[in-house]
Amino acid sequence: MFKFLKEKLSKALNVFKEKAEEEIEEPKEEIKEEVKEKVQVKTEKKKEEKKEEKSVEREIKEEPKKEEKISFIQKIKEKVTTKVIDEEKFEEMFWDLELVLMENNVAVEVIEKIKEDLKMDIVNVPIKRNEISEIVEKTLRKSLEDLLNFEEFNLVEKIKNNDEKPFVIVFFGINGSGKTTTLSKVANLLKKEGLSCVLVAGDTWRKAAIEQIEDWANKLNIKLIKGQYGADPAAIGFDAVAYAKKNKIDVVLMDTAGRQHANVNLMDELKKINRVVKPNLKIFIGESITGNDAVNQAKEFDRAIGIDGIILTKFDADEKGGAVISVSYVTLKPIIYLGCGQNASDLKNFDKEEVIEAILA
Ligand SMILES: Nc1nc2c(ncn2[C@@H]2O[C@H](COP(=O)(O)OP(=O)(O)OP(=O)(O)O)[C@@H](O)[C@H]2O)c(=O)[nH]1
Ligand SMILES: [Mg+2]
Repeated sequence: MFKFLKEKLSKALNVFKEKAEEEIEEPKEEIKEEVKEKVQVKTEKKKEEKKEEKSVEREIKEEPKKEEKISFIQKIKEKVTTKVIDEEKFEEMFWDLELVLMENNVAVEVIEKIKEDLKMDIVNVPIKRNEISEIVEKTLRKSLEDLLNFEEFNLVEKIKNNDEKPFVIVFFGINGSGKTTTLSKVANLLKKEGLSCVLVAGDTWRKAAIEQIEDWANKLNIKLIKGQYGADPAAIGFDAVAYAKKNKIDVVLMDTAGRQHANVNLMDELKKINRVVKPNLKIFIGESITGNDAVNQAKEFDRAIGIDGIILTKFDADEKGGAVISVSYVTLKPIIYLGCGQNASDLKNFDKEEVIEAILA
C-alpha cells in the first residue's frame, strides 16, 4: 500500500530533517568551553555565597536549591544548542517535501495544511538539534490524523436504525470508476448482515451496463429491477422503490450511468433521479488511483447533486495515496469504504490508523 508515496516521502522527510539539523548547529568547541567556564564561575560564586551565609547564620544548614543550578546550566546550554529556523529557511526546506506530496496527488489544500502545521511547530521556535526529527514526525502524524478525522460512517448500523423501509442508496461517479462493481460489493455485504436488497439497473445509457448488473444480481442471488435500454432511469428507480415497499425489502441499491461532471444534460438526469427516487444516501464512487482528479470530481458532484459519503475504488492498485488523504478533508464527506479488488468481497472498512501507518511506518 502506498509504496511510491512511502519511499519518496521518507526520503524527502530525511532531507528535511537533515536540513533542519544543519540549521541548528552543534555548539562549537570554544562555545562549549565558554559554557564550562561560565558554569564553573557561577558554581564558585555560589559556593562563596554559601560560605558567607553559613558564617552569618550557622544554624541554617540549608543546601542551595538543586533546580536553580540545573536550570542555569540548561539555560546556557540551550542558548548555544538551539537556533531558530526562520520562515525563509523553512520555505526552502519544505520545497522537496512539497514536490513529493504533489507528485503523489495530494491536494493543494492538504499540502497547505501540512505545511502550516509544520511551520507552526518549527518556524521561530527554539528547538534542540536532537529533537527536530521527533518534532517533524509527530507534526506530520498529527496532520494526517486531522486530515482523516471524519466521523466514522457505519452504513449497516445506519440502515438498521432507519425506521422507514426501504433505505435507498444511489451510486454516482464518472465512467469506469467502479460504480456497478462497488454497488454489487455493498449489496453482498448488506446481504451477509441479514438485510434484504434489490438492485436497480439505473444505467440505461449503455446496453452492456444492464447485462453487467444482471450478471452481478444473478451471482449474488439478489433481485434486479431493470428497464429497457434508453429508458428513463428515474422511472425505473421509482418502480424499484415501490417494489421494495410492497415486498418489505430493506435496501434499494441504484446504479447510474457514468458521466463527466461537466456534462450538464447528464447531471440534470441525476438531479431528476434524486427528485424522484429520494435516496437516503448518495454515494460518490471515485478511483483512488486517479488522485486529484477523484478529489475534484467529488467536489463537482457534491456541488451539483450533493453527496453524503465516498467510496474510493482500486485502492489495491494505489501506490500514491493522495486521494485517500485528501478527499475527505477537501469535501468534508466521510470515506465509507475502500474498494480493494474485483470480487464481491473486496470491500473494506476505512481504517484511519491503517492508512496513517501505511504512510509513516
Ligand atoms: N482492482 C480493482 N478493480 C476494480 C475495483 N472496482 C472496480 N474495478 C474494476 O474497474 C472496472 C470498471 O468497473 P465498473 O464497476 O464497471 O465501473 P462503472 O463505474 O460502473 O463504469 P461505467 O458503468 O462504464 O460508468 C471493472 O473492470 C472492475 O472490475 C477495485 O476496487 N479494484
Ligand atoms: Mg457501470
